[in-house]
Amino acid sequence: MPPMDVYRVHLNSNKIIPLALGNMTAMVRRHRPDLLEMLNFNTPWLTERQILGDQAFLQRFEKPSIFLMSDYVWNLQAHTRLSRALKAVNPGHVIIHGGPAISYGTADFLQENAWVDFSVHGEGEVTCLELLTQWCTQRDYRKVPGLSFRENGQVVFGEKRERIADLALIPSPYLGGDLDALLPEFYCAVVETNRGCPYKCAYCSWGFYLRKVIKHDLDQVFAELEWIAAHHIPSLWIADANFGILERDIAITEHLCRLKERYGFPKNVITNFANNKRRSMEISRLLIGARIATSLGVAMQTTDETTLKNIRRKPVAEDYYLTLRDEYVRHQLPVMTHFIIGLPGSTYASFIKDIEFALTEKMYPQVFPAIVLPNTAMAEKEYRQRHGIVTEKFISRDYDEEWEVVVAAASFSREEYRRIHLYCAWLHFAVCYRTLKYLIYFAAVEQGRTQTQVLEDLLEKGVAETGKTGGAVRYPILRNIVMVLHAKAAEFFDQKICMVLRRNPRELYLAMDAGNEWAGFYQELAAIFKQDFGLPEDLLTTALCVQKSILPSRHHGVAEQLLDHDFRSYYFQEPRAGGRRSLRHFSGHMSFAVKDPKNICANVELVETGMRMLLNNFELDSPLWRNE
Ligand code: B12
Ligand code: SF4
Repeated sequence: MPPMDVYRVHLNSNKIIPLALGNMTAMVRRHRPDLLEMLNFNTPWLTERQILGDQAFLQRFEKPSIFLMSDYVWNLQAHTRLSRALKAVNPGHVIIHGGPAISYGTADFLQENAWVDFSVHGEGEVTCLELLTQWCTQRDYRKVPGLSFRENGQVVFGEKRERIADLALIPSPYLGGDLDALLPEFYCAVVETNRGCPYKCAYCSWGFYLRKVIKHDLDQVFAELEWIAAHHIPSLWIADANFGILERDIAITEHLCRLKERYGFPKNVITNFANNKRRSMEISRLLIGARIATSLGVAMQTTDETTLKNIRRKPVAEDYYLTLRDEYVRHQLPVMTHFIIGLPGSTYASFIKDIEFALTEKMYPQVFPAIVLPNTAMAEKEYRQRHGIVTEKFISRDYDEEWEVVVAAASFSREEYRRIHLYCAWLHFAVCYRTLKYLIYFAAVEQGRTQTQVLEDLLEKGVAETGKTGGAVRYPILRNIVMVLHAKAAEFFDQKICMVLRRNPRELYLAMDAGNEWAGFYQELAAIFKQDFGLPEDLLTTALCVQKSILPSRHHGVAEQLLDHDFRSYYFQEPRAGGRRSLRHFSGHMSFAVKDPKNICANVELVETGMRMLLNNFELDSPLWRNE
């Protein structure tokens, strides 16, 4: 009998290596090469979402085959639709679903999806190997822990699978050539150096299931990294929950830096740092020195004590993030603070406090809506009841998936959540897209207010304008901005469409740039700052000049200007007891040269929607920002 084709499925719009499926393949090659006489893995990977609607393509799978579906929040619905369609093409197909989107503790997925033959719960490498072995041999699936299967029309939820104690069992799919077919297109490799997380955040599945941190073999990690560098893969995602939790992570980083020097790759490394100041600092310094750190993401989630307690998360120590932040800011690399909105315990006021904290510390807020994921404490009935969590099903626009989004809790109403959303969109437009970044800093310092108050004031002015018509409208551009952001927020709430929050301001920015609206926009701002905020004209002239010139736009060129104040020292000044000093204290000419080394002005619409790319690129090179 010819071997049965095995297809690996990970539909994803991001071209990021689907490591889990690579591992499953490598396990068979290493531990049961005999199965390769019955199983053919030399098949194309299924990674393009478009195949879902392509009936002609699906009809090609007429021969009974095995499908390994790797399910995450970004593809669960798509995978479920796909496996159903495939089973309809040939009921002889064997459909296997696994991944973090499948519940670890119940067989619900199999109960709900009659066409699925097997679901794998939790860590998959050994379970999948044993399942394929059974399929090729005795077909006694009761012998396979961590598996749900069908028997005499009934769903059987198998025994619990223990964690893999020795990860050396898992060979590298990179080194074994199992991922070669993806290489030309996939720009980001994923490497695990250890697996597990000792913490137990309520919204995350790791703390619920993978507590113990287990190491991968160091020599294998080194060899994998070398393979990735030698194959010129530009980006690397270190998948560890807390990189830097182990002393050896420094050696791993040193190795990466040597590889960068030798091969010029990877150009960019992304990871979650452990809450260990010394090691995270050392790793950061090494990566920055080798020019492979492009940004820092601090997983703050919130600074609110009640919320942190509710989500069972330890606060990130001030000393830790400030030290790290300083290192990145010194090298003019963006620092992002991740926040989750909609967590139990949070309010509009606590959200504003979080944002103020990020802005004061010169970190960019990156905001995510709270989604209830399977295998988390937040998904449990008792937890939801205790915190009055209300969720609704939303369509995720970016992934065409259905997500359970938290829309209210005991601490905040739907209305409050809606207000947070609008503010969030405005914040992204003003700060992440840099349209008001320096102006709000300026207004806050000069008026002794917080930056969030300035932002709130401006937003309120825009909201007030939306109620006016005809000649009563004083700020038509601001009015339009607020109307667009309002409409987007309404899309979220009324049509239940969940989207990456930074995307809406992007469309707005591009539309404004296409219409060359910047001069008019800053004229309106100048009027508000002068007339309503009472800011002195000479200082405002400097702040406006800085603000306007750093903005990427196809309508203005780069130039060198002479400012009447040293805006750089003003912007980077340390706060004193009485607050930051006025720009007036920084009189004296300053040459302010703006450059566009990446030619962003001519290509604004091409700027990536990804947060890191956005933050790195969406401000022109100047004494305030490096963009080379
Ligand atoms: C890299 C990564 C990404 C990449 C994409 C990865 C890719 N290949 O396409 C990017 C950056 C795009 C990403 C984005 C997001 N991510 Co992410 N990401 C990860 C990360 C760090 C690594 C994933 C990985 O490859 N791990 C290594 C593999 C080997 O392990 P694994 O994925 O756990 O798979 C094991 C099992 O699940 C199972 N398995 C998996 N597939 C299959 C298939 C079969 C057939 C079988 C049998 C078994 C099986 O076996 C594997 C080995 O034991 C994980 C955290 C982590 N360390 O795992 C989060 C994680 C996957 N992400 C998560 C989330 C929530 C997100 C976001 C929604 C975050 C957000 N708030 O926006 C976004 C997605 C959408 C968005 N809004 O942008 C969650 C997913 C939870 C879930 N239920 O799906 C995770 C688990 C983080 C967490 N701790 O909660 N992410
Ligand atoms: S959110 Fe991060 S720190 Fe918290 S349990 Fe998950 S992986 Fe661990």
